[in-house]
Amino acid sequence: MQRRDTRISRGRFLKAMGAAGVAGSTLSVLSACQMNTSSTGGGSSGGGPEEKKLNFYNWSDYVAASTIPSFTEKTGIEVTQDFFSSNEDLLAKLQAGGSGYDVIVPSDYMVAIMIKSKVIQKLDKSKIPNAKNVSADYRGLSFDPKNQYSLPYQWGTTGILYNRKEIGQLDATWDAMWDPRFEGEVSMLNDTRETLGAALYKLGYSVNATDPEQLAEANAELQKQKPLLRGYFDSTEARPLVQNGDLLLGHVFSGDAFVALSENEDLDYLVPQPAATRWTDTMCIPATAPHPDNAHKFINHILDANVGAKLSNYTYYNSPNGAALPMIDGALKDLPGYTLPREVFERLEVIEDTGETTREYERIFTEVKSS
Ligand code: N2P
Repeated sequence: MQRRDTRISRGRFLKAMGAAGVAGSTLSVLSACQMNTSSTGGGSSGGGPEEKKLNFYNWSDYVAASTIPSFTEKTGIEVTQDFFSSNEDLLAKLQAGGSGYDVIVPSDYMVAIMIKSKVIQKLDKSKIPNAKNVSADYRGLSFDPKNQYSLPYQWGTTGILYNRKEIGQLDATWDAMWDPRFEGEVSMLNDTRETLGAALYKLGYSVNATDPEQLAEANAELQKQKPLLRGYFDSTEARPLVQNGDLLLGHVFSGDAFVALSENEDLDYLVPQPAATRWTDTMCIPATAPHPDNAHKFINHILDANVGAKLSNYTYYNSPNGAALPMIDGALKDLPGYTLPREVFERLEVIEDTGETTREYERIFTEVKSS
């Protein structure tokens, strides 16, 4: 919570957030604790109206302070939030059955896997009129071409947050993450596809490689890198460490990088060449959701123009909501790397479902981590 307070007190983005900030953050923490002890059942299985509850399973640090309180105010539906730290963990939770979650936030390739594994249900678009706000770039994407199962939540890139004051301006490549000069002061994401992806990009291959030889080379790159690393960190772990000077370089998601940049001018964020990842996180409803009607209401709420703008103005990720774009904070749009020139946007790769090769990706990452 301290970060939220720090961010609020710095004032740069204060206008966009309002006083609900602190209370909202506290609420989501209390709700997250509750989630672990209370029953998550009790939905509409009898066909009657749903109880006024919604179980939201999200990445950490991924709602604005006002996002959930404004939904509860509008609908009377109480939201319980719980957190996952990778797409693979999210899938495992759903496959174990009966998660009790109503809305989940998988990334692009994971939506394709979830459709195939039948763990998510089709959306009823008549209940989501705000779907019209989604920009053309974020509808009809290959993982769900008719948006039958998913609507976008936020998008961003994955790159390198580093201390420019300490190590100087870096070239836009992945090489620094393998540079022995930075031994012990580098972290990679604890994320199968992103971290194998970085090795594949460094080698000049695609993040969606299925050639066993390319994957073996990526494995060797990661084995070479491992002794240099402080660790493989969950999605939001590296940011505070780079920010306070404890780490020199972190492999991070862009929103975390922009939060750090806006608070510490010694830092820089780079989206390396020849390629890096551009991802779209989406909202889906699990097949077994106890409150599907409330889930549709929640997705519609997120796609409201004002709610979408507040979300990005707080998380510092990009918005797929075209109607929200005019309300995105100017200071955020000006941060280096936030507004992508068209040619950079096109050059970035999108992680796809690699089908049977998925197991090989998982095998390699497990092997690297346990070696
Ligand atoms: C939120 C990180 C979400 C980005 N903290 C991963 N796609």
